[in-house]
Amino acid sequence: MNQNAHIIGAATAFGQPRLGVDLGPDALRYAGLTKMLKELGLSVTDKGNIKGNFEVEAERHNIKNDDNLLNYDAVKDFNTILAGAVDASVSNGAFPLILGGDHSLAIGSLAGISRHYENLGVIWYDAHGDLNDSRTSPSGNIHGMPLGISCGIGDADLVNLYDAGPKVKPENIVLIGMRDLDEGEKQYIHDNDILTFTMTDVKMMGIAEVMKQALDHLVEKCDGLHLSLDVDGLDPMETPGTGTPVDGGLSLSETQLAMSILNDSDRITSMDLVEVNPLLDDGNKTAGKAVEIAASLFGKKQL
Ligand code: 6HN
Ligand code: MN
Ligand code: MN
Ligand code: MN
Repeated sequence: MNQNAHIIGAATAFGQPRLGVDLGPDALRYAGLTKMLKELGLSVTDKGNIKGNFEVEAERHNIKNDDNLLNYDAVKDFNTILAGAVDASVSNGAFPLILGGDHSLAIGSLAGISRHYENLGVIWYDAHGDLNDSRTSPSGNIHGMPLGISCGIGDADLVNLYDAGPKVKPENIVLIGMRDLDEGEKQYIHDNDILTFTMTDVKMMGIAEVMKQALDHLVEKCDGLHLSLDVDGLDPMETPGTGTPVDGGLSLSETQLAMSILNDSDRITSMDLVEVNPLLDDGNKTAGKAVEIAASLFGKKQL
């Protein structure tokens, strides 16, 4: 894997209603992310945080547009800036490690990354598919929409953010850990034949087999592989500090195994590590687990 990492803090909470997830990037830093990566031998540059001005954020927070989209203008502005930062890191030969922040940041991270690849593969490790649009969304929260937007569904300005058109093809996506899909998302997955591993699949097959099949699906046709890891993919007993927890999730040890299989593949070119909310956490437990997850992805071994 690319040993030159750029940490990009995406300090946004605009994609959902709860404040505190914008503090996720700093919670990950306090949990020792940079030190851990350096101990693994990586060269690490921390590019600091991209953030909405807090005054503006508090004022703009929780306003819906006519399409029922929460904080629409703020999400659009934030992701345009984020896409530029991520694009610059890839252009400079770095591995962008984007710290969230709520998952709406993947609109910008995928926009910045995808211009560098013809067929960007995406592994979406999450309890949720994040494939809604304003019609199928039960909430209007844009953090439930970034993968759909990146595939070209939903609001035109968000779909065309940074570069015109979709950033990802459904056949280049694998969903892992799914257990809370809305009806419209299920329909989209079905219609587009997206390779999906629910929690039931994970428990039936084991996470090692799931990761093997995920990689088999992507490695030959994809020229880059992005991992978007939402900490709510794990069970809330492991990662309680997150805004939309769902019981029955992956354990830390399963996730470490998944990450070490990805490390062995030597194919991952970028990562989002998202939805850490220290204000909902038990101490800084969730950020600590997230740092362990990143450690396994970057090659930390148990022996
Ligand atoms: N996340 N499907 C629900 C919604 O409101 O659209 C939950 C989304 C959770 C978002 O995982 O980043
Ligand atoms: Mn492209
Ligand atoms: Mn989620
Ligand atoms: Mn998510």
